[in-house]
Amino acid sequence: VMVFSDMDGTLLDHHSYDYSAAQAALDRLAALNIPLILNTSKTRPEVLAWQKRLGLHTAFIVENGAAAYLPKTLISADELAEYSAANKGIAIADAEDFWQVAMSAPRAQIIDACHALRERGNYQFEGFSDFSVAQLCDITGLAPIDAEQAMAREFSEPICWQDTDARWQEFETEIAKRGLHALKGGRFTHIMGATDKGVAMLKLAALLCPEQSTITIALGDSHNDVAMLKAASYAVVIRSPSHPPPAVSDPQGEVMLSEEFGPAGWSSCMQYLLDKLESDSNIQN
Ligand code: 2M8
Ligand code: MG
Ligand code: MG
Repeated sequence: VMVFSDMDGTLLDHHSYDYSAAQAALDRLAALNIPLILNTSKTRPEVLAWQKRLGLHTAFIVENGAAAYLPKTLISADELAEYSAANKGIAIADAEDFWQVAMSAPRAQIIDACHALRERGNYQFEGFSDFSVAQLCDITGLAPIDAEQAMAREFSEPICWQDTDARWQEFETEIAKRGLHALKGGRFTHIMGATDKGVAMLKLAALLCPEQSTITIALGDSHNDVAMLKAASYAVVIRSPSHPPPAVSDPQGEVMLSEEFGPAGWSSCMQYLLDKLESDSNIQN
């Protein structure tokens, strides 16, 4: 069993970024040795800071599926080299205690494309590359040090669209011609390469458990989580105080919707699924 979880609005409260309501379920996962893989819009420095707070030592996925980071203790350079040779569009790099497995174009390329389009078409939007740290703190409620980490992006550009819906359709068509697409998070629209949280989840599961078919549990609250929710054995849609739950059509597995918002919903659904997996003898206590 592997758990893949979104952070903002899912494991973390949408407004306060607090996760204490999920603590009991987090402890149970740890006691069962079930890896919790954070699969988030957040950047590498943000996730590293959260891994510390949460006491996690697992692999993780950043920027909506743009890259996975695998602890070097988990997989050898040779195994990874073999994997990347067999899988096109994947680049392996050394990132201190981790291997970086990149599945996306670099951010500079994405920003260049967005800004060239903005100049040409006079589209009204602002993105992280236009914001100051103070502005991002205002929009997100993050502390300055956390906002700085959120701005240290490697593979994507979150924007606030300020133009009409019709102009958005136009913009989306233009970025698609450049191999890019957009995913909506809780607050921002993330412009990124040809990947998503679902693609990254499946690649990471295949890398870490190549032989057996793993049971995957995925939890998320927004549009950018749908691909991951669709691909999981058990999908948990977490209710949000700020937007309606996203639709998960044609799921591979079972889908449930939490009663409560954010971490409280995360906790109840996780306890329910662990009870179920235990009684089906998929996990042993
Ligand atoms: C952004 O991500 C959230 C996720 O749903 C959003 O789009 O609202 C990212 O910039 C992330 O790096 C940051 O931590 C988060 C803060 O709310 O916002
Ligand atoms: Mg979210
Ligand atoms: Mg997210």
